Amino acid sequence: MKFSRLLLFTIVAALPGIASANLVFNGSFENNTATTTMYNLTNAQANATINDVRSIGIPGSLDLMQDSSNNYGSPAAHGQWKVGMTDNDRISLLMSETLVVGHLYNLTFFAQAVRDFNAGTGPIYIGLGDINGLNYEFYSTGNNINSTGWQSFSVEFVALYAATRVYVRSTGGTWSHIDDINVSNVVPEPGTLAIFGLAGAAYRVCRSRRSRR
Ligand SMILES: [Ca+2]
Ligand SMILES: [Ca+2]
Repeated sequence: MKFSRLLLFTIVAALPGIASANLVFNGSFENNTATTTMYNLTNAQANATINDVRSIGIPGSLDLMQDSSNNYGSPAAHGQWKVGMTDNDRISLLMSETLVVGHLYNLTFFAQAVRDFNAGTGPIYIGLGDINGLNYEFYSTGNNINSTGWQSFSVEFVALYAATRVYVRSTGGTWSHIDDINVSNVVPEPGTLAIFGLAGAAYRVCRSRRSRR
């Protein structure tokens, strides 16, 4: 492979990593001060324990579960911690940048319904907002979350609000586990566009060298 073509290949291969950085600081709940599984955290306890996550459910009963202690269901989908949500638990997760109105983003997360107690087959709602509260919800899992293991959910959405936080809300009387909440840009950043330009230039160099022969 010629050097210029190899350069082009390397640049293009590197692009998805640049475009898919997770904007959610602690979407996997690994960044916390707990030493073992903690059930039915009040909002104040959850906020003091899980970094960059704010619990605002009424009444708050968030569960923070570690694989090595009694955690029910499947182990964490990512890392060794996950959260359990019941009834009207609601959390908001801080993002590293404010979403740009009109831009396209991708949301992914994992959920499982747990058969012990009442299986939380859904729905779980996802929304956008800021520190003051939820602005709007844009996604629902429906009532079909797996009770046999983790199920991955993925949706693209246009930000209708300059959100700093992504919200997760569970509903009535059931118990679901959540992990690995990821929000990423779909529209290339200016830096990525510059790399596209560089790739295009490399391609043109390839072509002009070939045509001169
Ligand atoms: Ca995790
Ligand atoms: Ca609970």
